[in-house]
Amino acid sequence: MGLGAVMLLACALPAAAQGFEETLGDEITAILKERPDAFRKAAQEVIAGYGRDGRIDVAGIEQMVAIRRAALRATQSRRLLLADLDNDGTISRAEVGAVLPALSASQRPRLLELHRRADADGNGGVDPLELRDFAQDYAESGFDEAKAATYRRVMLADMDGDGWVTMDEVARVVEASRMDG
Ligand SMILES: [Ca+2]
Ligand SMILES: [Ca+2]
Repeated sequence: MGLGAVMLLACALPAAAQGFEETLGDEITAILKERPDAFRKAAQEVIAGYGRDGRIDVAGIEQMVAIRRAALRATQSRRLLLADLDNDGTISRAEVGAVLPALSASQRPRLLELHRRADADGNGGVDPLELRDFAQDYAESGFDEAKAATYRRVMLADMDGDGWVTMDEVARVVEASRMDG
């Protein structure tokens, strides 16, 4: 190993750490300093679950947000649709009344409460639009903007700027932040 290589190695670590803040910006630097493991976990989840070829892009993250919210909407809608006995898309008070005896003592007040809250105009029936809005509210509180932002921030690890983030890039920024801190 020549003298040049040794000097290069000696300089490599501080130089990389110094460049790190400049390259990444304040937002990700702060996140990585406070919660590097949470950042890595979010990246892992989004890449493994919703990525392609071990990487994720903006569209993939938005897809994930949409999929997770759709699942929550479906869960909430189902709770009321179980009482749409005539399958006309509206859950009437009479239908809820007919279903109640088949439910357990703890499920009964839950269905009544859901039906009351979903019936936005208070006319006694939960129509398809009311059901859709009710399910959407549930999805947006269960997977809210703050949670979505956690996953969207994974894109901040796109070190080479090609629009994709790999776990390798995530590992590199997490490591760089450790050296920096
Ligand atoms: Ca009905
Ligand atoms: Ca209504």
